[in-house]
Amino acid sequence: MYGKAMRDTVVVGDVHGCGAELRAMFRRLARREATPRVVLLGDLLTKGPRPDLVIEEIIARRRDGWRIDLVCGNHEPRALAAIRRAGPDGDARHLPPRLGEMVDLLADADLLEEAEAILREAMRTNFVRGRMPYQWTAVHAGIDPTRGFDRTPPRVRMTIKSADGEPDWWWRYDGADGLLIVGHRPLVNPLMLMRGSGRPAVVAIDTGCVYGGALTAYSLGTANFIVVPSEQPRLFNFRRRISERPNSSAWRAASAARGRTLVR
Ligand SMILES: [Mn+2]
Repeated sequence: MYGKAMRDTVVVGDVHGCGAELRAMFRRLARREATPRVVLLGDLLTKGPRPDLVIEEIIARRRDGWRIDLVCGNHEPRALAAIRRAGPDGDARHLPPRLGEMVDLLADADLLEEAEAILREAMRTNFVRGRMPYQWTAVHAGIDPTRGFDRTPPRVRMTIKSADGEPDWWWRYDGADGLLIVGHRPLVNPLMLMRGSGRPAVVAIDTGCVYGGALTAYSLGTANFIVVPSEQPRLFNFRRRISERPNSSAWRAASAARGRTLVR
């Protein structure tokens, strides 16, 4: 599907401060291709133990010539607000505990300025779109399928998530806006919804790394998932299962468990 001369684009799901897993993912990608293009789907720094390493990895790989695009997640504004509130000295005393920890970790690594710059950059980008091998859009959470991509407000694209027990938005998406690659909703396995033609319409790759699941990426060139197991303790309530597909649907659901995992 893509030749040696063509640069692959790889979209990486919610990192949430899992710097070690992001480093492992980048090493995996580097073995496939010297300078891949990467899109990070957002929620980069909050919750996890190594936000400093996330920043370091992005900076280091860009220095190596990688193109890394950042999409804004719903956690980017609160992470940026916390860093600004802490000020140049990284005073985290008046922050909620988890955001305070994030600021402390970044301050200890002397990366507050760099983190602020990266968050500001991410916040300028609601989605990233490409046309190879067919139209795809990387966006943090998804769309309102009754309105379509263009009429879904940018904030909704960053935050849409079904309530527990409710079907996810993607079951009602007809594919009119091309392939949508999303994170935000933790799943046990990455999800790929195909059309009858065999072309993917939705790829969902938040596999709950910070909850002990995995960090998952999707290669547009090969239509495969790349999965790095989490190093975090697995939460007992992690197993939020993939919602059932409607009976009337013409869609076929395929998960990583069914032969689409490139490497585990
Ligand atoms: Mn999110």
